[in-house]
Amino acid sequence: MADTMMRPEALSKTETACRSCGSKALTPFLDLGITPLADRLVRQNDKDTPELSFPLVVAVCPDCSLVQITETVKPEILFADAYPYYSSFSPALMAHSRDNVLARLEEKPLGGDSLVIELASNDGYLLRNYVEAGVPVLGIDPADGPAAAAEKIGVRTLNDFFTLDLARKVREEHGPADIVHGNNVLAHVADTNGFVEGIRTILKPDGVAVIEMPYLRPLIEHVEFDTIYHEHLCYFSLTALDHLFRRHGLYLNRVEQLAIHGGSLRVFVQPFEAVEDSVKTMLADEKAIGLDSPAYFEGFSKRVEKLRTDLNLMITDLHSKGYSIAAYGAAAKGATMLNFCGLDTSQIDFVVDRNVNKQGWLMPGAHLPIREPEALINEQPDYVLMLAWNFADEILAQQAEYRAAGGKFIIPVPSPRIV
Ligand code: JHZ
Repeated sequence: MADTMMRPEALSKTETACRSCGSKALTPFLDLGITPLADRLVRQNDKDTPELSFPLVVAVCPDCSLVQITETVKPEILFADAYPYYSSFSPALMAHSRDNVLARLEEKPLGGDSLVIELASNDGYLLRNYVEAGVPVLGIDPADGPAAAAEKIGVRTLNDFFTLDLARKVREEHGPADIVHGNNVLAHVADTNGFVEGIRTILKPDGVAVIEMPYLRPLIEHVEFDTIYHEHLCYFSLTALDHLFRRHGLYLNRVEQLAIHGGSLRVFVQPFEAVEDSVKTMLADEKAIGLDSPAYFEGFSKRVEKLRTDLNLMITDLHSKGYSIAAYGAAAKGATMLNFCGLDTSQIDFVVDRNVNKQGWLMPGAHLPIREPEALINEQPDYVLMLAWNFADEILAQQAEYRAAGGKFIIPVPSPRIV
């Protein structure tokens, strides 16, 4: 393993108060150790340089139910510099986003005078669909590469972090929005309340914010602990979201459950209260299973430990029998999985990923070299650890040739199994 024991104080801060309600009674329930940043890939030439690494401790707030990590790494380090995540590399995500836009266009008449804003618009993967329909858009994203890619395909993009200050400027310069999208971004923001107030600032009185985020319930129930890393500061239940948005005069009026990213929520947020049954029912369900209280999280750490032990036994056993092992998906969650389980190049030869911006680099901490997916056919490893298990169906179908030649996949969550 690489030397990862570096944590310059100026680059991160340990929180003692809840990111949403400010309570000082945070209750930690999982410690994933000191880990490198999950999306900070390593250059071959830098493999002997210690990586920036920070504590990864998860806590729940007993007052507003928000689950959160206690360390805040500076966003400039996490996102702006060579951020490798490009949404458009997943056909499933592209289809999901297109369906989202088509559904919104059916619900709300939008035209050349309308405005749709997306927070964390990445490479324009979602807004391009509005552009196609002739609806003016504004993307906001701090990552240089993806923002430039968005501009290239005609998605007007502000290359910046979305903050309350920026929200005020955007409102002045572009006017309020009919629809605000924010997918997988709320959990990434350190100033949770400022971000939500920013949404309120740029939304028309009859506008709607359509926000997606991974859902806490499947994370816990399916032991998706690898979706925990420094980029994800919060892990939302509907209960915690309800407290957060109401504080800013915004209401969760509708909710949908989605399969994407291991189980997500899509909430429809408006500046007036018209709460539908979908929300009332889910809030009641969360109360019934106790998701709003710290006791619910007590056994989680043990289940994560068991997954680590089981996966290690499986990989060690296969390796000791002489089988070759590779991995699929240089995902951020893959970094958490590999580093927490102590898996590295001593057992796993390489990882493949379709994102050409990741190929040629090394995974953080574990240092698996990232190669093109064709390497599975060319080298035919005996087993492939599915790090991007959230896209398992898509990837298994795509890898029919490798599987037909005898190749097998190891799916690590909720408990390791071979397919
Ligand atoms: P994927 C990302 O997490 C990043 P990650 C981010 N932090 C976030 O919030 C969550 O998503 C929600 C590759 N791939 O998307 C692409 C193939 O190679 O699960 C990705 O590198 N072939 C913003 O990084 C990786 O796998 C394929 O066919 O954990 C998947 O990463 C497919 C489908 C994907 O997210």
